[in-house]
Amino acid sequence: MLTFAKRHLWLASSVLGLTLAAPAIGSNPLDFGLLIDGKPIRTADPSAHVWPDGRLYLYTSHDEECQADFHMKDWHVFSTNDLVNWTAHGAALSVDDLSWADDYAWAPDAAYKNGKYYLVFPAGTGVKDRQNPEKSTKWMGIGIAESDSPTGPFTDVIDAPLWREPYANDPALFIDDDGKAYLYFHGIDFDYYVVEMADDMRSIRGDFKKMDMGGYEPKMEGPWVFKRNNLYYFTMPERNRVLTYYTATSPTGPWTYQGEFMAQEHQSNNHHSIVEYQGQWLLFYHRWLDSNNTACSKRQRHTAAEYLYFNDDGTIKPVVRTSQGLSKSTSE
Ligand code: FUB
Repeated sequence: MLTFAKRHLWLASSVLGLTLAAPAIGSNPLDFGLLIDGKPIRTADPSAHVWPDGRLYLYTSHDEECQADFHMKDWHVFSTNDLVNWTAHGAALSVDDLSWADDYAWAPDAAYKNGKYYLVFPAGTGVKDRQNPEKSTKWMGIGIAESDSPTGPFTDVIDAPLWREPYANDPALFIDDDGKAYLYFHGIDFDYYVVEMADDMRSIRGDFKKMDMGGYEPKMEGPWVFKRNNLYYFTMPERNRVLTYYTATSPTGPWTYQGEFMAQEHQSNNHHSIVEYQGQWLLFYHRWLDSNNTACSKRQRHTAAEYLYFNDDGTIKPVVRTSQGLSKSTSE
């Protein structure tokens, strides 16, 4: 599927008799070239990583067409080496592969450690009864699966969630320079927690720590942590809408509030991730967009990307949503 901008580039090249090996400009939402039932795959919650093979990988959740109440069944993986042309590697893991969950394949993250790739993910069972919450049977936990390949297939080696109580969702893994792995998530009351992972990544080490957010009580979901110039950044869709960030000199805080870097769009969630690739910092996020050729009139989620820039003092410049997103990188 060629986007509008790409179509015009290709048309211009044909008229001029030029041959373009591949589109040089990107588009938002990202074009993964993967159709499901004739429609572009609906992806959300993109988690971006650069692995030792030099490619950038995106691990996403996958919305059913016209989904309701986020009943989701699998996680997908895509990769690129030029930020424009993507390879769809298919489903990395499905709830059908799990013995302890059959639904709610929500926001995943991934890590590389000990020569293995890890996919960490929320999943669950049951049903949320919005009219009569006391009748809800919904439960969600966090699992971790392993693979020798960044594209999977991933195996749920421990065959269980990492823990059952307390409630946890939207896991994010950060491996520090000393090799220690930290798992961030939002838990009870939508507060943010961290726990260290055991070295083999198959269990947790020590206690859960509710993070000290410097006097703020940010709520909701989708934590993300990265390190730049020895400063740790904790970013999140606060109130599940507005991207804000905090910094610290330790991966477990205490954190200092730094402000907002992406405004809200619609009354909808905005899960994101941030990564450095080929010398540029990139923001991946999802947008709720009107789609053609759908059975429903509601907006659906699609993964998008923007460049992210820092000021000299390390603060993040505000990011504006664009239709072109990223351009073909020249430093492959
Ligand atoms: O995709 C399901 C849920 O919606 C995610 O876990 C949240 O972060 C929100 O994006």
